Amino acid sequence: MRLELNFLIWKVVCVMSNKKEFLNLGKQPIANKFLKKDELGDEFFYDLKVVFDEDTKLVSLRNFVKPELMFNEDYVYHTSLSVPMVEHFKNTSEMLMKEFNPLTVMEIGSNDGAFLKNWPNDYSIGVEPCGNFTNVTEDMGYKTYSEFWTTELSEKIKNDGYVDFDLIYAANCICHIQNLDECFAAVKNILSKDGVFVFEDPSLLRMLERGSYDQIYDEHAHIFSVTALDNILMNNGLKIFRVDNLLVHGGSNRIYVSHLPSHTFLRNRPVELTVRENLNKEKDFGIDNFNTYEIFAERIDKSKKDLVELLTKLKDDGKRVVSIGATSKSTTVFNYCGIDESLVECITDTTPDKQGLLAPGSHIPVVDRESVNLNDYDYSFLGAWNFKDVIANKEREFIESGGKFITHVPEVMVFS
Ligand code: JHZ
Repeated sequence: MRLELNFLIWKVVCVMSNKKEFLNLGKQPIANKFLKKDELGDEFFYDLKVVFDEDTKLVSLRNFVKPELMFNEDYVYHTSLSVPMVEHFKNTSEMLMKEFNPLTVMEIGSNDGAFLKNWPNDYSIGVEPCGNFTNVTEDMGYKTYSEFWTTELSEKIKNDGYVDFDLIYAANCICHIQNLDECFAAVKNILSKDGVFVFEDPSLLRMLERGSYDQIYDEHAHIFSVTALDNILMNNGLKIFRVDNLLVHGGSNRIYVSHLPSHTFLRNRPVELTVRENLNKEKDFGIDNFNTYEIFAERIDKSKKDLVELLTKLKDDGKRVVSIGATSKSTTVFNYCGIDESLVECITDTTPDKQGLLAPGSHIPVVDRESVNLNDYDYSFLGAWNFKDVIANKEREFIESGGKFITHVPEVMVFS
């Protein structure tokens, strides 16, 4: 009853707030719902529209998709299958251990344990609503709550006898949570007095600079600026004390948060220079100004026209195009631009759970990289443009044989 009332109040607040729409990416499917042939008739679509909140400066989807439709036991993104991300989480863990030496650790959105596995399992737990991953981390010895992150869950964890956590970590997860006030209240409820909450998500500034509109899809309920996070965290009794700019996922920010100091707290972590630097950088770019988003929308419209024109010309010239990486991002691109099998013949992906299926919405077949001779194709579209260097290095033979890459970031271009 209390939860329903909270949800109702939150909905009313959302409707009343000052949100202005700037981008419409059309009808989109669930970005990571790859399909079997017999599922084609039942596909779910929603309107992917993006709004800017004049009050908090937060960029969010106009229509949120029901979390259970995206995050369930069929979730296909396995962090551990990405060698660069496994390395990233190992390095991140070492850094956090050295810097904060936490006794107790909780990860929100623990996926298949790529971060958790670097921590002793007696004192570290996971929270993961996708049932397929909960079993994996439980088998690794980490207590894992198979639920969405809410204040109710934070209470349940406390009632199970866990003390407050010294480190709460989340990667590519907090931007998936639709009700941020609820999310941060839950964090505050279970963060120890001197504890740190560290989370990383794609950076809005980098998205705007690069024109990488494909960071926008159902799972990304918000694309975070430091500016918006600073406002929202502050409203929830939390403060940012450090920001790291990361290269992962096409440019992300790692945000370090502590309790807002009050007389009950022993330690007031000084706010470091990186916070002011990032706020200034964003202000200079115009991240708090609606006009910036209107300009971005015009750029995206041009990107669509350029990509469709290029692929259509290649088809007319009898050239063959494959795509590398069946990413959430490429779901947005292919559906926004209306690209199907007639323009891109297939998508290669290293994830076994995606292979043999059809890409969401576009229904382009996803195949194992090993089953394809790339030299049969003239062009490769980089669905995983964030791994451009890794892919270019792996596929040297394709380039040496005259193949070319296509990317749409920062603008539509062909390169080799
Ligand atoms: P990648 C995911 O988005 C989903 P996606 C998630 N919702 C999120 O928030 C973001 O990450 C941050 C394949 N690949 O990491 C593997 C190759 O085939 O860009 C992956 O399926 N060959 C959690 O899906 C995909 O590409 C290769 O050589 O946009 C990469 O997906 C390489 C390097 C990757 O995330």
